[in-house]
Amino acid sequence: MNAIVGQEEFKTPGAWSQEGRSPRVAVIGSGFSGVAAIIKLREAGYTDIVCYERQDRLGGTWRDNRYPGLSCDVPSHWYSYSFALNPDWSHRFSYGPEIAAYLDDVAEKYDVKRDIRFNTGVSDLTYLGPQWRLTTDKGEEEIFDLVIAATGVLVNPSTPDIKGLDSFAGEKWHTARWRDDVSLKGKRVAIIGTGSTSCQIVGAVAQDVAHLSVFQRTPHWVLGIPQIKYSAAWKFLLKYVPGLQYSVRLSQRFQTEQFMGKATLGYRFQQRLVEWICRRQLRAAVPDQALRERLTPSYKATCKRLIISSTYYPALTRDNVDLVTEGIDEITPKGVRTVDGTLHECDILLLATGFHTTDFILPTKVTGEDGRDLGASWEGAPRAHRALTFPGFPNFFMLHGPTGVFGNTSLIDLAEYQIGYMIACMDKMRDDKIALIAPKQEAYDAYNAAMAKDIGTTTWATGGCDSWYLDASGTPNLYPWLPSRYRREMRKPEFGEFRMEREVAQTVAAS
Ligand code: N01
Repeated sequence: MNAIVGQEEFKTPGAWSQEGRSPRVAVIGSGFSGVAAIIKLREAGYTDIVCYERQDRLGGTWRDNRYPGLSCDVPSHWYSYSFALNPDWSHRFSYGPEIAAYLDDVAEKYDVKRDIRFNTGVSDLTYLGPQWRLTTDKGEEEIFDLVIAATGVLVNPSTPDIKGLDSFAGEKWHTARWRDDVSLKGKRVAIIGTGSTSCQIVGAVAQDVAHLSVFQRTPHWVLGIPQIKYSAAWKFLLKYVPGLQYSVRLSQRFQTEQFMGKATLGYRFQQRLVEWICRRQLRAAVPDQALRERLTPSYKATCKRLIISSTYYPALTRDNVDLVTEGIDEITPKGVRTVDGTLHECDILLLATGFHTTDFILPTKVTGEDGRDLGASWEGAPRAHRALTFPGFPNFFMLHGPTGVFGNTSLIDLAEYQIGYMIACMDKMRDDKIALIAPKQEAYDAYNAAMAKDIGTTTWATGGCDSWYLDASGTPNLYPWLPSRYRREMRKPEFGEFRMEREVAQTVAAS
């Protein structure tokens, strides 16, 4: 079959489901979601897979983030694969290197790397009908029957637009691009931002640096759930008592969702309880009333993502640590000048300023039916059907796509549900000889209208804060209902919501 894109002509095969062959599947990204997709696709019999990874190693978030104190604020037994439970987690909240090593071990066990092309990014995806043409950043082109974007959520670091940033004479870097070659020991360090990343770094480095200036634009609510080191006896029990690991996983999920999950969703009791605990912990940890006032948010707890840290407040009470709440005026070669004219001199400047949060697969250009451009159609406010598919973009799935279940939750757990849903769609294609599957525009519209109505009742929308959850439309880009509902949605696709066609036009208009 021939497909014409612009002036070029490509030979594309027919629909895999009709030719009785295995589909060629492109997986983009080899973080937790991408690795799980490879494993589960193979298990389901779909073995013709190429995974594109722009870096030289797998690992996603846990490869890119290597800052001191890095840990996961979702409990370990839940923040892992259900098919690779790990009795040996050393702590309740795993540290970054242990999570990265776990992912490497799983990838090794399942021989995942044989399907990964490292150092190969994807710059362009164009739907030819019923296949996709994938173009790598090296200019190579390949045809795939299905594309799975496992490109992550918080990937592209956001550098603040602060006057004079480039004039700084010392070393500076974004926390997601940690410099292992520069030690903070004995240095005067400044860190801009007080989100989850900054709080972990501050708690970890305060005792090693000569001085630490923490630049806070807005105070965040911080919940101090203590770290626990698991004993050898506990690990032994987990290993040998049948069902215990899975029960612990489910109980961690249940507790988190009933408490922090519901607190974000308009459940007043949980929201107030979280806020009350945060206030009490702040009072106990920070005796200085003036400092405490500067750390107390004026918006509701869980409006921004709740920070889980038991080391941040204690670090701020140290003599060598200053919380700076004056606004930043400019960066000079010597340090950070605040609007009151004070120059906060430093040797190292850390940017803990978050990520471009609505990029998802961007900057990869994705062109669907009739030349539709996925990124352009979003206009900074991306939407999807059930956080996974898009009308006009057939045979394309995005794990943890727009309006997904984010926040204090296990994205690994949820990715497994999404992969199950996606494989059910592929099975349907195979069994019914379907060439094209994409959500119907009306199903997508109805789903997003229901979301838009209910998102307004969540604390993300009503809590009185600005946060990275809000997209360009000012709406929280999140799933407004309980995660248990999302898991139910993912158990079995409602095929009535999909356009499923056996005959597909192969010619795509040039965009
Ligand atoms: O980024 P953030 P993060 N001038 O966007 C400030 C996940 N995560 O990397 O609050 C001055 O939360 C900004 O100020 P404000 C987790 O989902 C998970 O910390 O907007 N300040 C804020 O304080 C988390 O939510 C773990 O007023 C500026 C900070 O920078 C997400 O990643 C660990 C500024 C950015 O905070 C992102 O967290 C770490 C400017 N121009 C992260 N621009 C786990 O444990 C921005 N800021 C799993």
